[in-house]
Amino acid sequence: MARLGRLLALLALGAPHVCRAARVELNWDVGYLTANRDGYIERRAIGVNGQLPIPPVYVTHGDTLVLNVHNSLDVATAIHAHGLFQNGTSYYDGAGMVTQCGIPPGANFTYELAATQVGTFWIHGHYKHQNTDGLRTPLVIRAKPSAPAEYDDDILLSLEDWYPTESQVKLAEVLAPNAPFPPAATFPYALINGYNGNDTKPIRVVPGRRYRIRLVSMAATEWFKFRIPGHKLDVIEADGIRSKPHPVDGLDIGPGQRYSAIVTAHDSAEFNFMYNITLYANFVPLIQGLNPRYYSGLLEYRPGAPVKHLPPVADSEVDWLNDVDLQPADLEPALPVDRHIELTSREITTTDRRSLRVLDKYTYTEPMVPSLATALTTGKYAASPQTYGPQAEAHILRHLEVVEVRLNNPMGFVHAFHLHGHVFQIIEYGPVDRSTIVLSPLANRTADDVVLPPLQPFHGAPMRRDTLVVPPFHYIKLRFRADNPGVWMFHCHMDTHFAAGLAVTFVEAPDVLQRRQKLPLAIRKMCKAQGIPASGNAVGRHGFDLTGLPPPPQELRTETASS
Ligand SMILES: *[C@@H]1O[C@H](CO)[C@@H](O)[C@H](O)[C@H]1NC(C)=O
Ligand SMILES: *[C@@H]1O[C@H](CO)[C@@H](O)[C@H](O)[C@H]1NC(C)=O
Ligand SMILES: *[C@@H]1O[C@H](CO)[C@@H](O)[C@H](O)[C@H]1NC(C)=O
Ligand SMILES: *[C@@H]1O[C@H](CO)[C@@H](O)[C@H](O)[C@H]1NC(C)=O
Ligand SMILES: *[C@@H]1O[C@H](CO)[C@@H](O)[C@H](O)[C@H]1NC(C)=O
Ligand SMILES: [Cu+2]
Repeated sequence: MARLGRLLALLALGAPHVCRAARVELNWDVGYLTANRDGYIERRAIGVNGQLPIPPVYVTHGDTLVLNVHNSLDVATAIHAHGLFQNGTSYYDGAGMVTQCGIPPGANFTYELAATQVGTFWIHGHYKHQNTDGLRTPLVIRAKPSAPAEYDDDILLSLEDWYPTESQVKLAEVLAPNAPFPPAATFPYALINGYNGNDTKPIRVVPGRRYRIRLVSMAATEWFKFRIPGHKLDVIEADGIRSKPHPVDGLDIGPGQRYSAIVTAHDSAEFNFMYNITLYANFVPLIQGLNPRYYSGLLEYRPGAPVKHLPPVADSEVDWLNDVDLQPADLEPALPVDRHIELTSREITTTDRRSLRVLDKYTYTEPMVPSLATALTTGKYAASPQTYGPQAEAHILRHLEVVEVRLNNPMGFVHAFHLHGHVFQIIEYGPVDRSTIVLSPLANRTADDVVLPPLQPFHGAPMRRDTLVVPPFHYIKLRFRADNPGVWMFHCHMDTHFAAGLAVTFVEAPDVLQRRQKLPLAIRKMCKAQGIPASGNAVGRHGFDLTGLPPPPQELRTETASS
């Protein structure tokens, strides 16, 4: 009776049909526009329906987001929902030439995105680095309204780095033969919620209330730090996974990562406070006024109240979140490992003197057939990495096995690795073996001078997330269960590194995949329209015949790396 009473009360209040799963339909016309986003530079950018920023997308757990994309660009596009598992629908993952052919200019394609998770995600172009040019927006999946309310209000802050030049120009510079290092490309400005980071609307708070602040880094290359001096950030989510509340003073966020933190407003409205956001390039020289760039906004308790200025705190004194210290709210224990995969991130100089990257053996280069189409149509050959071509760096995973990936980063670069189709457990960060360290010829030091990081294992239960920062001279160990048949990229989310080839492909359970999934007709048609085969191996042939596949970029070996 009580339940019926509540239901009647809801009906009386005119509660909308929030309790039932809905199909939320969005039409996205992806096209060029001219915009001055940072207040400094007007340039061509990529927006949706003539708008930039693209409005954030909000759906409710259980909904299906039907994203009807029309491509008004003059090049192909593909749209990826970053962090969504696409369980059973790997062909909607939107990774260009991995799970689909790009949507050709003038064509439409509809993604059906099942909101089976809860948390903070984002949607972005996953072809030709169109995300860097603006094709990116947050995706928030809210808990069902029946879930207990844990906070009073929900505040979204999206973080972007914005470059003066279009991504293809910037990347062509970085990847050109004999490109200077560090690259000449100009340091970006920060956009917060799509505009100059210093023009953000005040965050209005009411004394004593609890606010969930969602931070979404949609950055192409650079890093962000977030603090609200005078307030604790109680972290409750990383990349769509709920964590046990974990109080810190600041968050340091890599490209593709998301956090939610609860901020409890002070009891008095006597003062307003500033929140501070720093955009910085990680592990490159600091340049006064350029790297880092500082932005701030108002945490407004009362319009016109004086701002409480707190003494500046040195970065090294700030209690920054270390994600290995988080624990998932469900305390899922570390999975027992069935299989080890070791990957090492390297920079290579090619025979034509380009500086490219390798994660396993080769520089990732897109195949001539989307790898998912290959996995679905090559029968027993789908279980052999050769079928996908060497440049796809395919690793075949067996259904339900637990994979532990050890990723070594023996160079002085930082990375932010993202796995599609999964979250992984963060098992540990540790020091690379000193004998494997490779330093840039410009570095004024030897491997012996490198201060190696300490071993940092998880404690309690390992946190899970989908994007992990790998600092210089560190290895990371992560684990996941291959319980999502599909073809999933694992790549650095920094566009300069991704474009330089820092990626591998996990082909997960091709046997099960072939029984359960079929490439949608719409994808086969898009391939056909562009003369791309939608079946067969990496070149659309049978078996291991890869005739016509261009070789991956060859490494210039002038001297063997000295010991
Ligand atoms: C193509 O997509 C656009 C924008 O999403 C939509 O307005 C249009 O109706 C779609 N056309 C077809 C034929 O589906
Ligand atoms: C943002 O505003 C702060 C405070 O006024 C200022 O120090 C900073 O330089 C501004 N940032 C940019 C990029 O203009
Ligand atoms: C936060 O930013 C404001 C405005 O730029 C600045 O005055 C203040 O020193 C910063 N606070 C800290 C703790 O860095
Ligand atoms: C390396 O050291 C030399 C001599 O001390 C100095 O001139 C040069 O600027 C240094 N280079 C770098 C990249 O720090
Ligand atoms: C996919 O769904 C199956 C059940 O249908 C489940 O066992 C598995 O854990 C799911 N995987 C992911 C990554 O969601
Ligand atoms: Cu990287």
